[in-house]
Amino acid sequence: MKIIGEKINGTRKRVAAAIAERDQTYIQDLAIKQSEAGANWLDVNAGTHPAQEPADLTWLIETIQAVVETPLCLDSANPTALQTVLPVVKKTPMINSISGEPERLEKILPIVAEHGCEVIALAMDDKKIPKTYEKRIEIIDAILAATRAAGVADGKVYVDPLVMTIATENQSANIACDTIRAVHEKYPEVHFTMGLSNISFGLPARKQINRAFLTLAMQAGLDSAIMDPLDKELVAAILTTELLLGRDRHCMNYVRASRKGLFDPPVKTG
Ligand code: THG
Repeated sequence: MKIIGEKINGTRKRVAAAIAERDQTYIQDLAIKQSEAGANWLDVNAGTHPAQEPADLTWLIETIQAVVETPLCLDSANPTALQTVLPVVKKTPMINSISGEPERLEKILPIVAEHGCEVIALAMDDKKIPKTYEKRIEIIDAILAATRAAGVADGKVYVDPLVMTIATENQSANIACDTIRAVHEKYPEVHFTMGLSNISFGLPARKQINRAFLTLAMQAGLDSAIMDPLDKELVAAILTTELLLGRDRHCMNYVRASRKGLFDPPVKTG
């Protein structure tokens, strides 16, 4: 299971303030903590100000690269912003994301192919996010035809079934898992990822929901997630689920994590 650290996201209030104030220390602390916790990529999202996005994203990237070597996952739907920042990115980044929208495919796919990037493909087009998994598969078919035509190998593509909150869409987790199963069946080389915490927006005790959903989605074939690597119990759930799914030969990762104290309860004070 590959972890994409979610924390450097300008839609989070504290991060938006750090971007506005050019507070390097706050961003660098998030980068270091997530990398030390085992993040394989750091998602970098500059927030929702299109005019400022290229400048803000450039600042974020340079700030992060000054302290960690972890590859970045550039979280932007804006081809211009992506083109602007690529020259400052040191390690080949993951691009988050393309979708069935023709403009995004036309403008972002050449960048992905040229730089050999991994790329997240959202199961949506320019109309809307489809409710049924059948419609999502149709869109994924069209996107994979386009990535293959551009010379991008299926193994570089991470399909994102698009997770809606279970608070307003009762079948959200089921639709995501069904989409993963169906795409995996049809395209065995393709990887999967999702914005895990999306599932719990608007509900109490979110970590509880995130953890259980991760386990279900891994059973369906999820092999990566945009998630909080600092949630120790979530990381413990990954290791335990991998063990149970037969993805941990000789139980080595599980035993090693146990020796390192990952499963120990926190020390109670007072
Ligand atoms: N798919 C893709 N990219 C994405 C998303 C997706 N990028 C953005 C988002 N969705 C994934 N990132 C986040 C980041 C933070 C949160 C949710 C999704 C979030 N954080 C809470 C907070 O900031 O307070 C804490 C969550 C918690 O308690 O664990 O909600 O779907 N391709």
